[in-house]
Amino acid sequence: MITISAFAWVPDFARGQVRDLRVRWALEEAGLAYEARLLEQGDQDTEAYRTLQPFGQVPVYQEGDLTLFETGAIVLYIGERSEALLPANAARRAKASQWVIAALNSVEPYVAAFALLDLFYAGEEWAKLRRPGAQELMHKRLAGLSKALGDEDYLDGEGFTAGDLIMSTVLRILPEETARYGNLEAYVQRCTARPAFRRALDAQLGDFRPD
Ligand SMILES: N[C@@H](CCC(=O)N[C@@H](CS)C(=O)NCC(=O)O)C(=O)O
Repeated sequence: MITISAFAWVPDFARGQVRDLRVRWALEEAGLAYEARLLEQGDQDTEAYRTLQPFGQVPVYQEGDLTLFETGAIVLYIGERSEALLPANAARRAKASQWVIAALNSVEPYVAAFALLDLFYAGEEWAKLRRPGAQELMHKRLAGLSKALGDEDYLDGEGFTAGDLIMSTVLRILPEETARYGNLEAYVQRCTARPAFRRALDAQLGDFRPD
């Protein structure tokens, strides 16, 4: 049985955003059953959990003897078992990996840096000063992505892949910023309209303990 770690409780703003969603979505796309191992506050800081995930984060993927962390690596691993995520064609597979890495390495850091200012440091003077610069840097990346997507439905111009799964989860962190680009807004809607996404989202939301 595949298990993934997830938090038993997070504040409202994080519900539907916690990164185990990516893995749940990939597993749903691949048609693979899984169980969520729900962590209570502090569980992620135990030595046992840090052995599985050195940074104390979710998700961790476990299947038999295999333990994996980092959502990009996990989604690519699951993709090996599903052409819905990694197409059979070698060039398309390479492009899918390219977009997974672009999402995590070239877009998410800028989106996260901006989002953190408002989420955790909104009242701080330094954060107010940093905000315009962080927003501008993020929009340079979003504008580049918008141009690359153009009029295509998906990033590789042919069909949905693991690259779209990860990229759309990054873009839905800040929907109002993504909405400045009509094609990116429509792209996120297209990706998240997939039944596998809806099932993954419902599963994550259903697993949270109520306040
Ligand atoms: N790069 C990691 C990021 C994982 C991550 O940021 N997880 C968050 C939840 S969305 C977490 O566990 N945060 C708690 C912490 O960092 O202490 C991945 O993609 O797997």
